Amino acid sequence: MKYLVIPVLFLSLGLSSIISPPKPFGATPSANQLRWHEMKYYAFVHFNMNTFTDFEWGHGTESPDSFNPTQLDCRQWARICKQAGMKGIIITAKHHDGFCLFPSAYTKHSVKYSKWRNGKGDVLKDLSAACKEYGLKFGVYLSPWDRNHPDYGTPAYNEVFKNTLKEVLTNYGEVFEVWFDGANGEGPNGKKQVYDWKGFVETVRKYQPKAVIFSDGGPDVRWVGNEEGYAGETNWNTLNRDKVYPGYPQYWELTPGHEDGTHWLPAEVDVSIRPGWYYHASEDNRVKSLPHLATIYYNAVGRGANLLLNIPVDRRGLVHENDSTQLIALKDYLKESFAKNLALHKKITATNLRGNDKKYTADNLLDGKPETYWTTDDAITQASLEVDLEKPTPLNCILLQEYIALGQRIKKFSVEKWDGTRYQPLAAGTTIGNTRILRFPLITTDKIRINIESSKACPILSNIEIYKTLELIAEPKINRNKDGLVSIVCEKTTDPVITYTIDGSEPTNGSPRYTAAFSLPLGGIIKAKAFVNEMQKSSTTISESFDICAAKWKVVNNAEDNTAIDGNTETFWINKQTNEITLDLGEIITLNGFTYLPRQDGKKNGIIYEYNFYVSEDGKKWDKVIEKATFANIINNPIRQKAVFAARKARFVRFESIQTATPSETGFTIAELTVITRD
Ligand code: FUL
Repeated sequence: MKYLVIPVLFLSLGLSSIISPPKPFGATPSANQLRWHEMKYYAFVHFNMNTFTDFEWGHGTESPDSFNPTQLDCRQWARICKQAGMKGIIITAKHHDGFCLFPSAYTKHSVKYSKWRNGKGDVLKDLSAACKEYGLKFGVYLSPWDRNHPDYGTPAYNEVFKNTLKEVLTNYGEVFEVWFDGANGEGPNGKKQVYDWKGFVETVRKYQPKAVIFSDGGPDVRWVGNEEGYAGETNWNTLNRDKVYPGYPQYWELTPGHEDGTHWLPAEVDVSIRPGWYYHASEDNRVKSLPHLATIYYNAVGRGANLLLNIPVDRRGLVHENDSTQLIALKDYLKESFAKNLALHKKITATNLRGNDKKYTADNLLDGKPETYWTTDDAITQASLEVDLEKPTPLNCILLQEYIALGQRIKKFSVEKWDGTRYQPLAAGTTIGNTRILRFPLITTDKIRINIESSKACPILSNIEIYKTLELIAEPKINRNKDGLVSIVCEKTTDPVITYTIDGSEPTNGSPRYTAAFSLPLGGIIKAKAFVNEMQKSSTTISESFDICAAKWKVVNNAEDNTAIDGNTETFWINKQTNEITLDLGEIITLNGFTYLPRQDGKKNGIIYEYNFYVSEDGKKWDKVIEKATFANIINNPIRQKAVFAARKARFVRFESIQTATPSETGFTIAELTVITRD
């Protein structure tokens, strides 16, 4: 029989050498982008002048001495980020107010001119060293918009910016990402800078050739189009790059990307762990809960994007305890949930195998190795894969990965479970990309089928993983209506017991149980927690503070429409006829300010950017208590805004819009308007 062996061996060797791998499809990632894709989750740190002035956008007129952290410890930041499973840190080296965290030679607005460490401090130096020590990558945010620099608005500023870039790119070791913000709040009368983007990009390429550059339009990594923490359910890694630039007005296109886009330009999801980007003591109780953070992770990393989670370092110069607790909670949840891949080394079959060549076998999907992949013949754009788990297995999550080095291909897929007799639908999705995670209610099955229903070229998958992730206990939601009636609900958890407090203390399993709505017309702090499993497990504590309720209030210029004061954050007031809303509070009270919640439906039309605020005792004689103020970053991050003024007695208030976020729009929108009566 020996003589037979030689031709068979010869034939099989010959065959495998004929079956070449699929050709790249469409735009494909560069080596820098592929390295970036592997990072998946890393930190943004907003820490700069605004930390000390309580602003989100500083004015550029702040005194350098205001920057004064008392216990700055970048090693603490790096230690926490490392423990949290993050792969790097991007720091706001210079934000819109122009203050530099390093002693730049090109500005007088920096740490060098502050009393902090006698002008010898350099946050970038401390942080880059700490990142190195903890094995984290180091990245820089350098705002092109500069409200301080005297040259801003002239061609000379472009040279200043390039020189400043060179400083951050040459003095602190390797930089993995350079973040160019498209935000600019100059308004119609502001300074206009014609940016030398080409020169900025060239500067980065010259001094940090391995860094990726982020902006609305890359050139390497794109903004995801929102600051709420989600990528598109359909998320193409490609974009018509030459059409998009920083500050691109059709930002909504950035969420799904452009199918068939000319360039590989993947999305990065930037979101803060608190409502604001900078530290505000008033947000200490508003750190995002574990279910919220996990949802963000699934909607970012689980939709093929990278997650850049912001930590607002506090005035001490430390990551606040409340933030680090949640970062570690997320880490523990992910670690436990993804500890055991139920599909690893199980049996798998495919309806098609490229050239019947073992090199492309479906076993590559369950081998835990990202570099091996399964693919089909070129003509195939639909295929099914069957994973045999060998025994009934409880599961609620599937993770899929495309082999993106050869381009993004899959357009539509579904997942089915075997019920003993036939396959039943379980989940479905559109794009896959770098990583796609689908979650569904817990089921038990011994077989899973994945159907590639549509692919732009032969599908190439590198990985399939199956998990039983931990249960997340949703936190309750607290709401108070116009009449001051408080209701607490917990929608996503089955039959929880909710306990609450109204004295600011932490709710425990012994605190009063919430059973029916209760009245709190004068306001206060409500804290609530959901308990399950016979009070053994609990959610994150949720905390809301309310001022006086709107029971006695009327909208003077449209008595019919209460949507701005109804306590329902989902409805909003819209007025195209006038640019103001006037409220009658029903009695004279002492006011210290007001809050404005912009519309929460994701649209930006009519969101107020610049405004005046007036008060009156009789509705006839008005005093302007706030003039031409702006709500910083409300356009990108439409959270509740708070504005204060020196205490005034008033029965009437008037909120007047000067400029909306979309200046061409007439009219303005308000989800909720409330007054502040206490400090
Ligand atoms: C925005 C900025 O205006 C915010 O202040 C923040 O830095 C965020 C990351 O980008 O566009």
